[in-house]
Amino acid sequence: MPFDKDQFLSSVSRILRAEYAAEIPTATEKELYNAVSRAVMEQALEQKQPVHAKRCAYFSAEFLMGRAIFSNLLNLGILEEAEGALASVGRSLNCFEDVEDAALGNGGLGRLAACYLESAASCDIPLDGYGIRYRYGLFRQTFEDGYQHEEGDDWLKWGDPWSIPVERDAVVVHFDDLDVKAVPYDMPIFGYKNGVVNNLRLWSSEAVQPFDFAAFNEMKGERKAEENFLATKICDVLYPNDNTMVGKILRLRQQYFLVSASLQDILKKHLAAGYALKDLPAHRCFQLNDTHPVLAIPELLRLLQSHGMTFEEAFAVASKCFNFTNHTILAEALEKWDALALSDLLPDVFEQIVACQNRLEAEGLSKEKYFIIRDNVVHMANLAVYVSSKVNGVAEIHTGILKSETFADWYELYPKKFVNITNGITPRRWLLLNDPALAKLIDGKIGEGWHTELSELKKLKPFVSELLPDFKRIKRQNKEKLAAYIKEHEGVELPPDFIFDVQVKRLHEYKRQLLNAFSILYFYQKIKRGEAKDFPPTAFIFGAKAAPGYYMAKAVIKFINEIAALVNGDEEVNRYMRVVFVQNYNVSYAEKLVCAADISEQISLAGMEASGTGNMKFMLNGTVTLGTMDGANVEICEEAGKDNNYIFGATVDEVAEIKRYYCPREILETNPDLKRAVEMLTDGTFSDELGMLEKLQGSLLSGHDPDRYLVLYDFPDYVRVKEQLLKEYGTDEYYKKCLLNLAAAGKFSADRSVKDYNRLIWKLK
Ligand code: 26Q
Repeated sequence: MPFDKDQFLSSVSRILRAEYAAEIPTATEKELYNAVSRAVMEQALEQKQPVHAKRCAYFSAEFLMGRAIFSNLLNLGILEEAEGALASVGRSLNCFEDVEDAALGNGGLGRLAACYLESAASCDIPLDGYGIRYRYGLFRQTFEDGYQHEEGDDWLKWGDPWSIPVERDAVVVHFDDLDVKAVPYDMPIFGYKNGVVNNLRLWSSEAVQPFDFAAFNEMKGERKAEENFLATKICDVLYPNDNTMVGKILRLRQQYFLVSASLQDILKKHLAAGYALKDLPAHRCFQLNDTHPVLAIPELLRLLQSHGMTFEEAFAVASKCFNFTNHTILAEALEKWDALALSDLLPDVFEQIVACQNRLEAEGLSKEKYFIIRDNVVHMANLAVYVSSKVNGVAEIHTGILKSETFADWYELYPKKFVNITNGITPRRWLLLNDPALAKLIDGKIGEGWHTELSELKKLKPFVSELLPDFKRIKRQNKEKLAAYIKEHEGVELPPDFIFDVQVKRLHEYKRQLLNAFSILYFYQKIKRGEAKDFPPTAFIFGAKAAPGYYMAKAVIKFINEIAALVNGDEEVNRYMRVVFVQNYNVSYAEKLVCAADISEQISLAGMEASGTGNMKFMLNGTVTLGTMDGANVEICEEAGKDNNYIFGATVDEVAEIKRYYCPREILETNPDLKRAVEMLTDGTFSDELGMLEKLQGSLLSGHDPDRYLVLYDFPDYVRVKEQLLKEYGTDEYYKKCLLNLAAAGKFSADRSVKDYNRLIWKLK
């Protein structure tokens, strides 16, 4: 976008005056933020967009967008110009670092949706997002006495200058007990320096009729008032569960609200353009981001029949339009709904689900494994697989598991339906924006082509040795910045010459933050015994939110915070190690952590992490992986070389076999240091008024499936490889590995991913 400094500043001034009676020099940061954003919106939305023959709609309950302002300015090609213009009048973009993240997502799945929108726009692929405008996003996390506390996430605190409410496109969503108005808020998605603007449409729920005082006075209004209350409640808050299913009716309402509003909107536009409904597949396709929006299938069937199609005709259209991405192997995350509850709330939708079940049986699919409705439970994944054209996993190993286990019977039936599309991340936010110094260094060596063709990073390979000094200097500066930030926000001092070992992701037992924690206690004991004089000083950095109802995850947070207090408070030890669990880990925190890390911990039990995308972010920022052969780690090793990373642990094929005879207590007998570490959970070393740590220990040693995620089993190999990594740290050999990972990160661009989706599934343009 061309940038005219004077015009920009005069727009900002005009908006400040009109909206806030303010002037640039004295406007508050919030006022300036809104005025700058609106000024950019005005200009950016002037660009005319081409009309496409066919568009894809990405249906997702989550879009974890993070902060918009910096990435929008970057993509519009005016980041430096806008900063320059503001500097000339004594202001700076820096003060927008306090703007809230749009955290309308939990973790990987939501952030992936955000990366895909950005990449699709950057690749000129007509992809639009459809989601929910939660009033409160993922909770804000603080620690009190080491325990996680949750507060509401008021993400609109500074306003929402990047959205436009489109009242004329409002629709009514009908539930059996109430009608709700859905109002869309459109957020433009700017492609990287290409003039493309796609759209993210987030629906907000409102009462259909404003509060009726007359009726209320006649006592008829009480029910209406209740309905109005329920209507607004639908979009109140994002459910904070990641990889776990919660069977809450309000969540079901949210899901239906999202898909019904979106499909009504899309069909209305399709008809208004003069097309016939039977031709929908020529103009539209829908990507279902996991099972959360799968009610879109029966809803489309219902809508098409309400326009006069037969069920079979509607089914034929739906099966050409829908595609389904699975993001998880965990049984507890596969969505199931109670059939009675569903039919109570959405009888017409339920009828369509029953019709699908009947059709499936009429086709002769008599195996219960295929059933959409079985024992009064609706299996959303089966509905999705049955109707979709394509079903995809998100990394090679994951798609393999879908074919051989999760959906093995379906795969036998429809082998061609299944495809793999390995996840990716946008290199704009995850390198250009979060590490401009490193980006400049790369530009200087190989030009700027990698900004839009990430595989060009491989041109760095011959320069790896030459680049080492600059790379070290930049990494050091990033570590200093992060240390200052952590000192300010967490009150913990991290010397920048320590190794920064980082594990940031949602807290889940399968991700095994506990494995990392035990290794810290193992090193701690060695230091205490005086056996680790040559232990390289290391800062163990954690960031993770636990679902508020996930007891064991919260226990792990408490445990690590207790370890941090023990280690950081011990003068003998804190010369060798520090531990910090940062509060409220989110996209903006990730941007700071990823470019300052020396070690990327990706240590899930093999077969559990569908892909992971954090692993890719660290790799792209020149960080080696300490990880298992799980998810996309496998492909990271393929691309960058196993020898350039630090791989340990049981493989997927070994896990099943190990579990047959596994006895965690036996492991402890052969490993006294590990035994001590596990005992420390309950021996009084740590305060445990609530008995959380005791339960954590119980989950490892007793119950019907002790140590489900093989933490103790993998421990010896983990520590062996970790010690080797810590020993190699700082050598040229180590830094070369970092850069070779960076140079091999091309495959993990979300540009490649969305192009794969387009080539194999959407077939747009
Ligand atoms: C389901 C029902 C009710 C309430 C919540 C949920 C729910 C919410 C979020 C279930 C699952 C999720 C999120 C799953 C997720 O983030 N999966 C991750 O997806 C990433 C992108 O593909 C992968 O990289 C990760 O490996 C995978 O864990």
